[in-house]
Amino acid sequence: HHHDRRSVGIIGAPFSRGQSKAGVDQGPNVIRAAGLLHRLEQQGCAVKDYGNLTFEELDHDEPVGRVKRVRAVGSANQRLSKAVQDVKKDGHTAVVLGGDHSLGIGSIHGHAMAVGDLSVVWVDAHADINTPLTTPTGNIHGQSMSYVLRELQSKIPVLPNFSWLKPCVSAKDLVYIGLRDLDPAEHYILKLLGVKAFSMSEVDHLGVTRVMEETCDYLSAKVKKPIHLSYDIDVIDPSVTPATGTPVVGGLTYREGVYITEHLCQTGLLSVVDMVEVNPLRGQTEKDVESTVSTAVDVLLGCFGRRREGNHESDYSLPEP
Ligand code: 6HN
Ligand code: MN
Ligand code: MN
Ligand code: MN
Repeated sequence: HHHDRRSVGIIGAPFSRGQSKAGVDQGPNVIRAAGLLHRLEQQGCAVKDYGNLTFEELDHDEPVGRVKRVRAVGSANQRLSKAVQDVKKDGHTAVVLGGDHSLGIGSIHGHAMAVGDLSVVWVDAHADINTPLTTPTGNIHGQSMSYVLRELQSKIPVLPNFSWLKPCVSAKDLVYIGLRDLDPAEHYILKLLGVKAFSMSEVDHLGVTRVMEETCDYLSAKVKKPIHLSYDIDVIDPSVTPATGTPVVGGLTYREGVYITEHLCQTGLLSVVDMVEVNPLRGQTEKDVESTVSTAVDVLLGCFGRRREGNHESDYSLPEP
């Protein structure tokens, strides 16, 4: 099967300045500690760990308008963009372990620099498409998509440490899945640009199988572009993944969350995957953290050929007595 022996390049991005809660920078290490690399290898992947990026601490990073930590977020994403480009040049499917969702900016940018036009599947309770002028919180993790969308370029002011960024995604190449907590400006933008979005209402109405069929039909209607999957763990219900900074009731089940990546894997087009917003300091108990992290690992394994029916390597043979 053409999906056997995938090569995966892992980038740790322990970055938290796109929001204000401590702990999300521990995401890469807790996801690795849950055995991600070993389990990817067990299911036949060749894995290269590029380690964790380091980010500079900035002393002077005053808000620009409403937007907080602009300079830190700008320079961190410039580094991430470069790292993603390097991993793509080495021929791997890249996995970015966050960190908060502001990392989507650099990850998508680096991906686009390496491969050209791409499709983005943004799996999240939130649309993360506030502009710097509509953000109610100032947190850039709620603005990432607006920075990279071509159609919103005229709505984005000049920001310090963002001069490297070129908008690189068209609205028609973006699909949202799992939305249930949008700010009014975000809802307006989605309607204005005609962005394809499967909110939790559509997941309820159509079921996750039809949502995924329609997602893939929509994205490969003309040409098949590499897929950028940006997976915010808060898309899954907080009863399953409570250890995250902005939990919202009424999310995906574990099974729906995993089904999404199993389905996307079968397209053969997954090219970069972000796993973001896992925050071990936000769980009430050890079990909360364990459930969140192991779900994140299972979602990632689904991207690389894990099937719940079971797996075996193509050269498997039964031992002779
Ligand atoms: N996330 N819409 C809110 C904001 O601050 O703009 C919440 C954003 C959440 C971001 O979960 O990645
Ligand atoms: Mn998000
Ligand atoms: Mn979210
Ligand atoms: Mn296939």
